[in-house]
Amino acid sequence: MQLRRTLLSLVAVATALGTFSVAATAQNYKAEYRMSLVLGPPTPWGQAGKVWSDLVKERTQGRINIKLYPGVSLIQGDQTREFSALRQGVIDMAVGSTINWSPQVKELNLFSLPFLMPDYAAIDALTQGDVGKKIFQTLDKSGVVPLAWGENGYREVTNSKRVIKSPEDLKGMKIRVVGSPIFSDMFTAMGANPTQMSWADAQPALASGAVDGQENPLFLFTILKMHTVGQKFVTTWGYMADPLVFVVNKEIWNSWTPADQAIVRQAAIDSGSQEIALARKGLVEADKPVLKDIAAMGVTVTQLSPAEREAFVKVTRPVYEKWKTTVGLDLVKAAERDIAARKK
Ligand code: X2X
Repeated sequence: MQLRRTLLSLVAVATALGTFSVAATAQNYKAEYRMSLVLGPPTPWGQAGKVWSDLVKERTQGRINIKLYPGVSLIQGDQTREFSALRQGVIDMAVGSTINWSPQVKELNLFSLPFLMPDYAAIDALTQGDVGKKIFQTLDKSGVVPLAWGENGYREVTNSKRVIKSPEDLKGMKIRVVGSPIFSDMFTAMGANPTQMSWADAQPALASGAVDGQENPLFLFTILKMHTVGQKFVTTWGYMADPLVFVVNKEIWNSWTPADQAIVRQAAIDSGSQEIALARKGLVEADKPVLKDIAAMGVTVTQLSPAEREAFVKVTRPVYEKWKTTVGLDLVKAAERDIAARKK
């Protein structure tokens, strides 16, 4: 009898301890996590965030709930502050562009080196290879947990003034660029008059004619109907593409159980590969339906010949050389090597 009672109370203590440890884990979890994005759904970028958060919620049975904050609204639209805010915990997690984080993480300027990546296979050679791994190590050292790659895309130039076929056509043109210094250098080298501003400020600036043009992936042109804000000319020059990175703040990451960390990581990888396919849709097919859609809006779409493109490569080469040292010579060399060896 005595023994039975002792055993029973031992079971009771064990149960209580078990309950206690489960409760302690649950208490570490926030009711809701804040995910920052520049572009929301229906863009591919916004979909990346939505699919990631939906998969996490489903696979953790609601233990991890995420709310999306598109328009970088947690930092009042100031997209070049997103990385600092992530590190400080103002933002819990994000799908962010390499451009916006490059002021804090110099290595991310790699993807902005003009004409480094001639095609999608070149982007993949970097993000899916050793260079991508090295960049993830750097991000990790910089205070966030990187999980997967996505893609904003090739940034093509649009304007309200004239067809752009050569650097001379850009002369004096007011072009909105992101607040990352390499973009000012590139557009200055091409003879344009670059103006740095956030995406939030760019849209009214285009509408009022305060700027003549901008550069962004073409899905944004069709989603926002940019021809209605006077953007009548599009040139596809493929000068650079910005990958997206899925990350989580370090303290938040450490507060999750290893099983939940694995779920969040796999969900980011799954969402990233879906999103990359979405970002390329309409641009990788031989007849490039996105270009046809834009032409059907009454917009002049100009695809540069290799010789025309070469003129832009030439005038931006000094910018490439200047920024190589900032990015890191070894990293640039590794990237150039992996691109040259890519499978097309
Ligand atoms: O600001 C832009 O142009 C955008 C939306 O593409 C980025 O956030 C890099």
